[in-house]
Amino acid sequence: MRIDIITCLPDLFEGPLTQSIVKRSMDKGLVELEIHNLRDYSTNKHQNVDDYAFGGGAGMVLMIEPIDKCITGLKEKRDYDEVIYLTPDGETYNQSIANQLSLKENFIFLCGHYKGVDQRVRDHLVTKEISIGDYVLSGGELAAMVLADSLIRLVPGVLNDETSALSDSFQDNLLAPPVYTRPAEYKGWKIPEILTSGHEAKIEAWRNEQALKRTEERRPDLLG
Ligand code: 6GU
Repeated sequence: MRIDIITCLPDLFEGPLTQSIVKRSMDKGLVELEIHNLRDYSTNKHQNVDDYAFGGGAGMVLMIEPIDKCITGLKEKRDYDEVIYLTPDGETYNQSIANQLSLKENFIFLCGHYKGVDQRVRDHLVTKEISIGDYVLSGGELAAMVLADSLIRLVPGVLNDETSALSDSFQDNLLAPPVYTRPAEYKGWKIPEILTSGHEAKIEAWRNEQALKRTEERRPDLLG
């Protein structure tokens, strides 16, 4: 999987995506991730990437020219399966979309800012628009990181058996069951006895029951 992220705030990506699972996936050569500073594609001497909205109104709009220059340059090197614009008015992201997207190879993520991007970018360059929930962020950068993390962990070979994505919450539209580790008793708080019984089938049945119970209590909407 390859993800190219276009942003006017490249520094925000220093750190978060260079840790843990994401870092390991890049070290293993399973994932390539490159951050592109939109300012590097500016066409004027002040390195501007935004301008006032035609027709007036508050807020700046990201211009089409630097975005097109950046995307066109990337497309000369490889084909892209999706150009995803991160925006609060996009399709609300969920595990089902993550699963579908994870089967694709090459992505461009475009991070919105200010009052958004020139509509012609969305009409002619973007193939998919995604929001990560019904609240407003200052820009698409955090959303791009959420998307990158959720897709990278689904790339075959990134997770080992123990961290397998198959047992994640939401993967069967069920929340994950409770988990415990040593000590078996702490301050008188005991773990469920079944977990130390050694009876695999019963433990599996207990976990399924707990997952269902938790989903019914917290997210009945997932059960349809
Ligand atoms: Cl993708 N961008 C911004 N700016 N805010 C959001 C979002 C995206 N998703 C939820 N809120």
